[in-house]
Amino acid sequence: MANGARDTHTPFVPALIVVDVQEDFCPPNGALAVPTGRAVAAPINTLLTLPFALKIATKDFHPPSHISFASNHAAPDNVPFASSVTIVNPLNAAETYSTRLWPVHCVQGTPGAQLIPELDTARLDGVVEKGMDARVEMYSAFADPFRAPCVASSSLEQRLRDRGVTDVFVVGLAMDYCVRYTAEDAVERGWRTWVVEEGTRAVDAGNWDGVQREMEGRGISFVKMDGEEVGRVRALEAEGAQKVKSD
Ligand code: VGL
Ligand code: ZN
Repeated sequence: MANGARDTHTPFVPALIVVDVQEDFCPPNGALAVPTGRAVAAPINTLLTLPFALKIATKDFHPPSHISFASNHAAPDNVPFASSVTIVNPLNAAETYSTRLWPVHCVQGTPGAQLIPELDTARLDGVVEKGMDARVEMYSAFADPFRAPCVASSSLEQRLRDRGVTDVFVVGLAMDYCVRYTAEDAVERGWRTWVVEEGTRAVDAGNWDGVQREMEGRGISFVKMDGEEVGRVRALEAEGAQKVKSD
């Protein structure tokens, strides 16, 4: 295609998924504060002004008995951040995996579960809650990681399909957990999937490069606010206006 010309035949219906931008993931008081996590609000608010076809925020939304809370396990293997636990599929004892234990966070009905006030929530089309089943961890906003069978899933997949979305842009907290697994589930379900770098932060910043490479290996691309992919969303505004004019 000629320089600068856009492919007008491939449909481009982008959605924005704002993952877990909640008090408990943000300094200064979050139980599981991601370093500089609150700083994602500014770029995300800029993205929220763009003509995405669908803008959904997700919330980690746990019952007090959630399996990911270190305090719900016996000592000595119950140290938040340091210990891990084997999670067994409650519907199939043969399916297991090991995951990290966390401080108590994002408990339903607590201030820590609220979206941060800096986020321009008036521009959202909806909020999807996840992690309500105490028996399973659910980093991805689509579903828990079990496949034989899956135990808990959200309405997110159906909402994206109903809107005819082709491209999923993922931002929020945290890059190495819920952003990562949400993006991996999006690409696995067939969407072109983009992570906007300025809009996310990692629990372990030192793992960023390794995690990014693994995600890229699965077909996810990392893009920038001033990059051409976000630019393509911005350009929809002009296109939409022009279309109205020529109709
Ligand atoms: C998350 C750890 C535990 C996240 C949620 O939103 O990345 N991380 N629960
Ligand atoms: Zn959680």
